[in-house]
Amino acid sequence: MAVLQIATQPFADQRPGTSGLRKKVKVFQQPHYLENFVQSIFSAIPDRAGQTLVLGGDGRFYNREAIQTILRMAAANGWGKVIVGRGGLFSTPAVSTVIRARHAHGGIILSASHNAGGPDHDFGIKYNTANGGPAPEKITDTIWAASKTIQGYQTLDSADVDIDQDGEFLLGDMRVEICDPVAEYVELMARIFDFDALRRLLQGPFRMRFDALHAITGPYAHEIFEERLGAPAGTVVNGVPLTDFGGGHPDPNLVYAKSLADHLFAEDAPDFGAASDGDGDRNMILGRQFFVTPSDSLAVLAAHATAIPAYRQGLKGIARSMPTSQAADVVAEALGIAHYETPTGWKFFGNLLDAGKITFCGEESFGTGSDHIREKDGLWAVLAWLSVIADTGQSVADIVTQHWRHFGRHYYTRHDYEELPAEIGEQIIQTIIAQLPVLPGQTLAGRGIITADDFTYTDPIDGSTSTHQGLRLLFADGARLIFRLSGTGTEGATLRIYHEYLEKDTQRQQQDPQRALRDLIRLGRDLARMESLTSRKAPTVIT
Ligand code: G16
Repeated sequence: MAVLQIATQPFADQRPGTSGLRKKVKVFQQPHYLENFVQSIFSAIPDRAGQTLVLGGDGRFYNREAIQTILRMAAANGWGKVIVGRGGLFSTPAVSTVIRARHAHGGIILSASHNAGGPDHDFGIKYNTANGGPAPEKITDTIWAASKTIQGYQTLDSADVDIDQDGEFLLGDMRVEICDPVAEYVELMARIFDFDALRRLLQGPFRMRFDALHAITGPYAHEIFEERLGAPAGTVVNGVPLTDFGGGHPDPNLVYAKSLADHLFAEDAPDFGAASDGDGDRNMILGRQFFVTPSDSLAVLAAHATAIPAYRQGLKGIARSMPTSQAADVVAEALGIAHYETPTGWKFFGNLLDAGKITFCGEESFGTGSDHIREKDGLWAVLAWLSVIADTGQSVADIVTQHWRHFGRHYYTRHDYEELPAEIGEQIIQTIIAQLPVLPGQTLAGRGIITADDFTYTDPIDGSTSTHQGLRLLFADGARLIFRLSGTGTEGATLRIYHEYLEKDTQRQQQDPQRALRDLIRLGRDLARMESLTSRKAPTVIT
């Protein structure tokens, strides 16, 4: 089969965001657009010859076409082997699992995560390195640089291959293995958790619902909960991956997973509910009439980690992203272990995990995970919660309220203003930056401000520095108000405002967070001049 050299020209908008390149499907469908970015990835991996690549996606619209394009280009670019999930499917945690288990050189994941799918919605592509984690900034910067100067790409003159049957074949000189996307991941879960204890829980009176939102976790959840753990058929709902996620938004939060939330807040609600996102790395945890914030989820799991066989020896340390509440720090201090604060983006946990500094990490954006892989892992978080429930014999609500009584409650809420005009988003950030120098020393929202800055992170392992990672107001009582622009949207700008304070008084731990945080919420809107710069009276999404 002949290798074709195709001439092309750079696209100016191929800068990877928080997690790879995300664009409208129609942008990816332009001639050469996908190919340019894939060639830019390959150019950033000069030692790829003869190496193994893992390839799969969340099944969204354009997934299958992209798989064929990438296979041809991988063969023409000297890769030795590509492992593809059957049907072109792999969850993000499964790709991380397979990269590590098979000692692959890297992986390509096709997903726009929690963004909607279909011909008029989003597609995405991200590269993971040999540790199984998202490429660090030095690699994504190299990819971006290559995309700005690209003149041509290499592909193979070959027909589409069959990606729906397990087996191995040659494409040019490259081996292609089509494998079960579920099996290796499920085996890893069975090694981490006590499946016998979970089987006893799920076969008893305990009732749960897992909503896969018609995204990638359906087949994984069926296998784990219904086949291996014996939960009744129907425990997993919306379990068939669809190219448009059934028209929904595969984002596990109270707004986009509303039907699950309604089910868990109904009269005859089950004991436990959970959902995951498009590519399976996020999770939302619900108890009966109870929502667990992702920040609390990380803290509670850390406090109960020794209930899970793989973590019986205790945790080495815990990391959280900067906007995530400080609840996990309090647990780490109580356990006498280190805690770290990184910028938003799972890639920043990679060095800490590889160096053995941390065992658990998590983000307010519905991401929780451990050192078992190098991605956040939605189903891992669900199994971890089920393990804590099995161990304590308590309800989700009792586990969390008891945690608050012991460690204090970090009231927390994030307000998102989605799809603002890009220039307005930037104007809001500049408006706040202009106020930073005069804020320390002032008393606002009834609290003294001690620090107001633009967060810079220095990686403790490799010393690399990441600037402009979010604007922070730190108050004397430990409260925080944080502003940043999302790095994952595809339409205009999304402003995120994060609010937090610690309530140690057990008599005051049962308030509605929107009420408990109302002064900080008002201050955030005022500092951002929301009324005058936008016509928005309220956030698009509150989590
Ligand atoms: C990605 C990253 C996460 C990050 C999240 C939100 O998640 O992997 O680390 O917290 O985006 O980022 P932003 O606030 O910039 O939109 P996912 O699930 O979209 O891959």
